Amino acid sequence: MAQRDPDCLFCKIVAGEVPAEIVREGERTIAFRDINPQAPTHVLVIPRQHVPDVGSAARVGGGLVDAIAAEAAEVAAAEGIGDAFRLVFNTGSGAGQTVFHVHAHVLGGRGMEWPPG
Ligand code: D5M
Repeated sequence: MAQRDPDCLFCKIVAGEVPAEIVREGERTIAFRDINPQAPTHVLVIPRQHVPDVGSAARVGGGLVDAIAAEAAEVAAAEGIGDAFRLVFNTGSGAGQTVFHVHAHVLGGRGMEWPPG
């Protein structure tokens, strides 16, 4: 199983080659603050393994999406927003995905509107 894409920004964060404000590190995932926060709390949860998007992560199996979601909930609790947060997987450039290493946006600390933009 390929673990890393040498051209991937988030793989470089996993490897410590690009700095990030890491808030939690686990065996399978890391969580770091988004460089362009859209809410008072805006943390990205990514797998250490390179997988381009959430559908691919589901197909990899082994509970990878579960691990990301569970870690996202832990991040939200640790950030004090466990009772009200939004979890977003932008999937595909048309939906706003710009980094093709799956990541869950954990957003909270302000009111959230629906539908999203
Ligand atoms: O989300 C990709 C997100 O990644 C976007 O919100 C900015 C964030 N980003 C990009 N580069 C960095 C670095 N170096 N550190 C932290 N956060 C970063 P998407 O859903 O693909 O649009």
